[in-house]
Formats: sequence, C-alpha cells, structure tokens
Amino acid sequence: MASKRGALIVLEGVDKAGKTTQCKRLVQALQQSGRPAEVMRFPDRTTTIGQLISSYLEKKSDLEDHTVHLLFSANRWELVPTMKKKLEQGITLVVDRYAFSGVAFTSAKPGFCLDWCMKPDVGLPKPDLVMFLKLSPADAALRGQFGEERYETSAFQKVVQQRFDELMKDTSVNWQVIDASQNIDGVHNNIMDHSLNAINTAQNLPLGELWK
Ligand code: Z5A
Repeated sequence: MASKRGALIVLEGVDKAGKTTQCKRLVQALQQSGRPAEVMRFPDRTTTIGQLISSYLEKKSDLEDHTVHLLFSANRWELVPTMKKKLEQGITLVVDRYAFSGVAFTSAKPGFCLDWCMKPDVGLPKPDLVMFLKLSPADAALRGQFGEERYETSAFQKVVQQRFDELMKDTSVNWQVIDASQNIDGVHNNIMDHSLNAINTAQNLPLGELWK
C-alpha cells in the first residue's frame, strides 16, 4: 500500500518574527513524536541560482528587479522535484519562506503589482498550511537592529507587510495568523496545533497546485 503523503507547511512573516526559530522547533517536535519531517528554506542559497540571490541580498552584486524576482522563483522550481519526492515518501516539509515572500517583497518595489509577481510561481506545490507570524514593528525592534542585507529597512518592511495583508485575503490558501509576540514556547504550541491538523488532513488529499 502506498504510504500517506507528508504535508507542505510554510512559515511566513515579517523580519525577526521568529520563522527560523519556529521551523526548527516544529521539525524537532514532529520528529520526536514519530512523524518524519524536514526543514527547507527559501531562498536556498546553496544552489547556483541561490548563490546569485545571496550575493544580491548581501549587496555584493546588483540585479535588475524583474530578473531577481524570476531567480527567486526559479530557486523554488529547481527544488520542486526534491520536494515532491519527499512529500510522496511521507515526509512533512516545514518551509521557511516561500512564494508569498517572493510576491510580497517584489511587489513592495515601485512599478510592480501582485498579479505580475504571482505569475512565475503559479503551479508550484500548494502548501497545506501557511502560517503568518505577525509581529508589530515595535516588538520586532526589541529583537535587535535590522541587519545589513538588502530590504532590511523599516520603511520597506512596512510596505511588505501591506502586501502580505493583500495576499492573506486569498481564501484559496489555508492561511493562519499566529501572534508572534508570545514567548517561543507559546508560539510553538500554536504552530504545533495547526500543523498536526494539516498533517492529518493532507495525508488523504492529493498535493495541490498554487494559485491555479
Ligand atoms: N525574499 C525575497 O525577496 N523573495 C523571495 O522569493 C524570498 C525571500 C523567498 C531572505 O532573508 C530575504 O529574501 C528576505 C526576504 C527576501 N529579506 N528580508 N528582509 P532570510 O530568509 O535569509 O532571512 P530572514 O527571513 O530575513 O530572517 P529574519 O526575518 O531576520 O528572521 P526570522 O527567521 O523571522 O527570525 P529568527 O531568526 O527565528 O529570530 C530572530 C531573533 O528573534 C533571534 O534572535 C531569535 O532568538 C529571536 N526570537 C525568535 N522568536 C522569539 C520570541 N518568540 N520571543 C523573543 N525573541 C524571539
């Protein structure tokens, strides 16, 4: 009998919301409870495309805005065969940023609309659950200064938040908003509850296609 598929779970959120912390915590907790799970992150800076993106984010190189948007998308598409294989093997994937970040960040730049930004990611594996870690700019500031990378300014992040708010109106995606101002355990408990529901539901459903 074919094994039940794993769930595709995505964490999105503003800068310093705790995405990386919570992705690791979730994978650990799932593994400890006997559920196969692995973490992934986008951009995946280890591939050739990912290295171009990394150099751009670190401001070591400049890329035209449409070009870098398409590279972020290509970086997801190049990982799709691996993602599908793992999901089919029953492994739940916990993903730190996905196409929603791609759209929110590029569409925060002048001259870009959501519709154009979404196009290259249409048809990607559709997440069974997308959790948005919500944190006010004041609470984010308590977690340290912005880093040195591109996009890490409060004015830009404010527009990014507005774009995420637009994306979250799409009811075809299973969005859950998480209060990321709680302590790490509190956030983890909320995330775990939603994830267990998604894992149980996903195992009996085919993997969907995003924005199709
Ligand atoms: N980008 C894009 O433009 N297009 C795309 O398609 C994609 C991405 C996929 C990648 O950054 C950049 O690329 C990103 C979007 C853009 N640009 N920005 N800005 P990244 O993924 O390499 O790094 P990041 O996502 O910006 O990381 P982050 O937002 O700074 O951090 P985080 O993962 O949300 O948080 P954290 O590292 O888990 O925690 C931050 C700190 O807070 C740390 O000291 C923790 O110990 C602390 N923390 C965490 N949780 C708590 C709680 N609950 N209480 C107190 N303190 C906490």
